[in-house]
Amino acid sequence: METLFEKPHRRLNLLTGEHVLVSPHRTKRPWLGMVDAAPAAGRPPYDPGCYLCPGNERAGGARNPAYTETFVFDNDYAALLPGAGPETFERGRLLRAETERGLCRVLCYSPRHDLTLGNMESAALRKVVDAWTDQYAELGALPFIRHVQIFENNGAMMGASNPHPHGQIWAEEQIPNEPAKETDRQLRHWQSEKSCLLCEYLDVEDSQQERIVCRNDSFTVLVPFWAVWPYETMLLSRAHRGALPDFTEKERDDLADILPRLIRAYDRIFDAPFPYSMGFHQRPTDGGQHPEWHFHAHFFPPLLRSTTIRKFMVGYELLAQPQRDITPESAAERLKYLVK
Ligand code: H2U
Ligand code: ZN
Repeated sequence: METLFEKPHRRLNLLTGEHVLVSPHRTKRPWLGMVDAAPAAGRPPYDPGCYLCPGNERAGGARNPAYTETFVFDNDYAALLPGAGPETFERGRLLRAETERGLCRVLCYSPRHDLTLGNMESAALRKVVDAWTDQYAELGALPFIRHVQIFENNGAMMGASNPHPHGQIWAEEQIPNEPAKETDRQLRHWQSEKSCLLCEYLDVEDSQQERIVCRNDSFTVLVPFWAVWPYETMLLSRAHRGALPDFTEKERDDLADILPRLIRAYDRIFDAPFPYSMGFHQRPTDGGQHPEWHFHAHFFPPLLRSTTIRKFMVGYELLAQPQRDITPESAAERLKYLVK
């Protein structure tokens, strides 16, 4: 197998059914491309110009309360709206569109402008886990909401508009593309094998050890066999759970324990805040039981070789399929070493 992994090869993504092209020999090529500015270090605990800090005014004119833990508000520029009446558009059999109702919220993790998920105290982080759980439960219980996407863009490179620690929640009427593919693949496995796809995958990774980054009693972080982004990781619950409200108190504590360990390992790769987009994938809230669903998070960081050399999804990737240079195994090796 070693020789296959040293040559160009393609790997199957179990969760989507799509392929990724792995070209391990390409890391030696010279780089004359774009150089991003290194992130600025040192932020004050309160920034009077920040629209997420306690007591400050937001762009829409609303004022944040003097919050002391987490704070959730409806996004002032929501991409989805709850009230739009159902309308459909059809021209022949080819052109189709329909109203998509939903809600978008912003979750501030902390009143402190200078913190991140990587350096918040565990008690405060546990409050964030509780807020994610409450939001999933509350929004998912709305009769027209079939999917709740909790996510975070971290760092300007990933499109975060503000360094204040925060994430977003978009809840909507239809299951979006990626969770729909994952639902389909997990359901098919559940029906044909009478077992959970990701429970089985975890067993394989546990026995091989090669791609495991870190773990605690309740969660495992690994570089998935089919990772696309250079240091992409997946966090999986060790028990078969479908969504945040299924977790025990101990599991919530363990989630608050493992998240900062992973993020700090990322920050050590280049000794600087490591940009990423992350989010949880959970059971749809469409009224079905979804026993096939296994809770997990994806971390997609764009950086490849230094704070200035990043991965772009261009050319072949836009037109054909994703491609990566370093192997998932070598990325896991490096991350494992950096987890403290
Ligand atoms: P990002 O950093 O991931 O862009 O998230 C910040 C969100 O905050 C963004 O979706 C919203 C933006 O619409 N926002 C407000 O709701 N109110 C504001 O005053 C500014 C930004
Ligand atoms: Zn702030």
